[in-house]
Amino acid sequence: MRLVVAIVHDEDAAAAVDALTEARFGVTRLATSGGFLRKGNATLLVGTDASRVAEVVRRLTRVCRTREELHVPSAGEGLPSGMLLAPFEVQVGGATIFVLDVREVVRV
Ligand code: 2BA
Repeated sequence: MRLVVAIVHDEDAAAAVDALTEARFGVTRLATSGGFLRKGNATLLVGTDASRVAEVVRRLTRVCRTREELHVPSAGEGLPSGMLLAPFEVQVGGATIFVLDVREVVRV
């Protein structure tokens, strides 16, 4: 058994949940936010057999696209004082995916 933890863009989250549930994966969607951009994203938890992890990744790859985001740094971000806080483009990945071993699943 594996737990796939996938961090996806907010705008791709609904399509990602649909792409997984239509193939009968169990999915939990959490509202999260990235530490760098400090904007909302979504974290999907998918418990599945090890043999189906590749299918989860394939389905996420299909619906989660890479995009450029404009990041406007704020004064609280730890930059040296006096440094110009100029906006810059950041590439946000289609999905950041972690695959964890699951020792036990208990449903009560
Ligand atoms: P954020 O932390 O808001 O990061 C958004 C994007 O900003 C990242 O895209 C990356 O391109 C860039 N970025 C992040 N930290 C940076 C830094 N210190 N300097 C310059 N650029 C930086 P992704 O790598 O596609 O990550 C998208 C989201 O996935 C992240 O949002 C975060 O919520 C999550 N994530 C990424 N790597 C992670 C990790 N190792 N552990 C936990 N969550 C992670």
